[in-house]
This record gives sequence, C-alpha cells and structure tokens, in this order.
Amino acid sequence: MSKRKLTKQQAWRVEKIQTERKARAQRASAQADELEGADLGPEQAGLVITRYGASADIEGADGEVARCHLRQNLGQLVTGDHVVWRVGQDGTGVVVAIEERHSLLSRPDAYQGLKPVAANVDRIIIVVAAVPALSEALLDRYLVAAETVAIPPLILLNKTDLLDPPARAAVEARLDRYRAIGYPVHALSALRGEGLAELEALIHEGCSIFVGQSGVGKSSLVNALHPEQPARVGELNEQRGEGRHTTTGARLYHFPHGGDLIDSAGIREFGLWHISEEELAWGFREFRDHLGTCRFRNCEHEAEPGCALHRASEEGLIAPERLDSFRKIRLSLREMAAR
Ligand SMILES: Nc1nc2c(ncn2[C@@H]2O[C@H](COP(=O)(O)OP(=O)(O)OP(=O)(O)O)[C@@H](O)[C@H]2O)c(=O)[nH]1
Ligand SMILES: [Mg+2]
Ligand SMILES: [Zn+2]
Repeated sequence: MSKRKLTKQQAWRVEKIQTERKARAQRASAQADELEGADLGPEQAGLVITRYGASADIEGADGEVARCHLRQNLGQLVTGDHVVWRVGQDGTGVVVAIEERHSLLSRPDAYQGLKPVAANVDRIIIVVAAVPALSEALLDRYLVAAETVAIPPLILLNKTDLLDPPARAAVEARLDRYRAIGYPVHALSALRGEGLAELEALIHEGCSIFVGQSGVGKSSLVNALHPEQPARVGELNEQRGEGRHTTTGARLYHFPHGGDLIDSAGIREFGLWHISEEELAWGFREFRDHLGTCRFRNCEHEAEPGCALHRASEEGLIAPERLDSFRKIRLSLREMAAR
C-alpha cells in the first residue's frame, strides 16, 4: 500500500475503530475471566475444529466438541490449532493457550496483510478436474505456494467419469510432466468412487488440506470419504462450467479410515503474495539444480546468453512450459508490486 498522510478526520476514524476493537476484545476476555471465576474443569488438550469471531469449537480428548471463549492475549487461533482449554459448568469452555505450530497457511486480508487460516497442515492436496478444465497456470501457482510454505503437495485429478479414453489420455499426458519432476498424481472420481481407496491410504495420517478452483469437487471428495458430518456441495454454473464458491470459512473433518482434512474457502485461493522472485524460482522444484549457475549473476532467465535455465530446457531437463509459466507468474508478481 502506498504511504500517504492521513487527514485529521481519517486519523480520528482509524483511532475510533481501534478503540472499538479493543473494547470488543476486552469484553470477550471478561467473559472468559467470568467463566474462569466459576468452576472450570482441569486443563486439557484440544483441537480447533472451526473458528467464529470471538469463539471457537474445540474438540476435547473424548471427541466431544465445546464452544469456547478466547482470551484476549491468546493470539490468532485458527482451524487445526492444538490448544489447552478448560471446560465450564454450562458445557462451554475457555481456551487457555495455543500449542506451537509446525505449519501455518495464510491468505491475504482486505488490508493486504496476511491472515492465518489453518495450522498444522501436513499435506496440501491440489484438486484439478475434467470440468472446470485443467489449467497448468493455476496448478503451477499452487505448487509454488506449497513449496514456499514447505508443505508437500499432491495432485488429484477428479471427475474422471467425465473423460472418455482419449480425453483421459490427453489429461494424463499433461499431468505426466508433473510426475516426471516428482509430484505424486492420482486420478479419481468422487461421483463413482473410483480411486477413493487410494486417496484414503494417502491421507490416513496427519492433516491434509484441499486447494483448487471452485467447482473441482473438493467438498464432494470430503463427503465421499464419509466424514462424521457432511460438507456442503454446490452445482456448477451451467453456462460457464465454473463453481460458485460454495464453501466458506474453514472446518476440520475426521475420516473413519484415519486422517484429518481441512476444507476451507480461504485456502482454496491461497496463492503467492509477498514472495520474492528468488522464492518463486525456488518454488519450481526442477529449477533448483540450475539456479545460481547462469553466466550473469543477475540473469533474468529470459534471453541472456549463458542462462542455465534456458540451457536446461533445451536439454530437456526443464519443460519449456514450466519455464514459460515461471516467467508469467513473475510478470504477475511484478504487476502486483507496481500497483
Ligand atoms: N461428474 C462428476 N461431478 C462431480 C464429481 N465431484 C464433484 N462433482 C460435482 O461438481 C460440482 C462442484 O462440487 P463441489 O464439491 O461443491 O466443489 P468445490 O471444489 O467444493 O467448490 P467450492 O466449495 O465452490 O470451492 C457439484 O455439482 C458436484 O456434484 C465427480 O467426480 N464427477
Ligand atoms: Mg466446497
Ligand atoms: Zn538464467
């Protein structure tokens, strides 16, 4: 955001908003204290299932879920967080502390800052589909984003029931490029159940998250895996074959065969903000061996002589489409920075 001087009136408004926000947080905290004054149970471990304004649904060790108040000094609590909490007499509770996270996914908020959305995710599952059609441009963005947060990605091709053999072969050939650089790719159909057992085996440990365009069938896949509570599924827009952004918020699901999954609107669109051009290049995993070996230290990997990435693409070590994709994403980052 460009720095500009606030007028007196704007400054007054900003201060008013901040004062109100503080007052709200204090009220929530007072509620928590009041509960704590009453008889609270002993401290116990909990898992954040979902989050609403100043409260959250916390699952205790016994699997029961309680609506909990959040202390003001707690810090940002998100779905997937492990917490310490105490249950009150009326069944609600108070979250006392957040355990250290091993990973955190964020999305940009309205003020161009980053807002955390999900914690302790072990695996990012990028869902693509027959309809809406596979877009490598989008897939590459998700892959870079996953590499940047250092959470291993996995690619799922959904809706195979809509592909006849030649169409299936064509999509598989495009996905082979990703298999070749070491990304696992699995094809399945949430509708027919084909490939679901393999997916169950892949996610039966730890916490996964689905990302991907609206309408590719993320929530349908969650439901096909029989969580204890179904997720909402939306129809595609008939004319354009696009999704309608059915899922909102973030929620954690447990599966009967083991493993957890967070279905989240915020993460669905998680992307590349605040990353440097160096990080972008690093996010293309097959580029890594070649980075730093161009003739010019400040090589832009465009048409410079002695560009190692260019050479690698000529030698078939890097797919030209991926190098193209890198350049396009870099351009969009530059455009964003110039705004
Ligand atoms: N033919 C076919 N349709 C599917 C399959 N999986 C999902 N769909 C349909 O695709 C549409 C969108 O599914 P959702 O599960 O809501 O998609 P989503 O990715 O969760 O979408 P958002 O929540 O908007 O991001 C629905 O009409 C589903 O019935 C499949 O395997 N085959
Ligand atoms: Mg959904
Ligand atoms: Zn270069």
